[in-house]
Amino acid sequence: MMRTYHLSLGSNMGDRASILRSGLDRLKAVGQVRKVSAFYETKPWGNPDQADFLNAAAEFQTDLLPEGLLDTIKKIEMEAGRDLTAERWGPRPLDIDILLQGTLRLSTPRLTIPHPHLADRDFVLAPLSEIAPEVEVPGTGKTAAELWAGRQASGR
Ligand code: PH2
Ligand code: MG
Ligand code: MG
Repeated sequence: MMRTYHLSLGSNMGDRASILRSGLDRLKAVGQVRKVSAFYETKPWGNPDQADFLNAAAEFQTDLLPEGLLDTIKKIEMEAGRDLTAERWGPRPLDIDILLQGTLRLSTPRLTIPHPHLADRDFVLAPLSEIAPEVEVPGTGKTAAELWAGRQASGR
């Protein structure tokens, strides 16, 4: 069964745009990349003492279940040179996060969908609402565009 996922991609090491593009290319081996947002230059969130990020969002269709897609993503991140022992929220050549899978709500030790921090991160909401303004974020009763508009209005 085809599933539609919304993904967040980020990079703040090396040739960030090339790394994001090759990550998207590698995903094509296991499904179809339907939409890709612009690449957004963003200030680091969480740990401010690191380089700016390039962030994007993508719509991706695949037969893979969430845990299977996560395994593929971890391999792609490793190929891009990701050091999995590195500090949380620290610099990374490639991070791909699963944001949404339709109306699915999932919580396992490895994976939480929707992504738990989706609604409070501008670097996720701006690209997501560009490619999928009408997508509803399960548990919020709001669309991506509504969440993004709400954050801009609140001045965060
Ligand atoms: N990812 C993080 C931590 N901080 N900041 C920005 N701007 N973009 C990111 O992708 C990002 C971050 C952990 O995954
Ligand atoms: Mg991640
Ligand atoms: Mg992340």
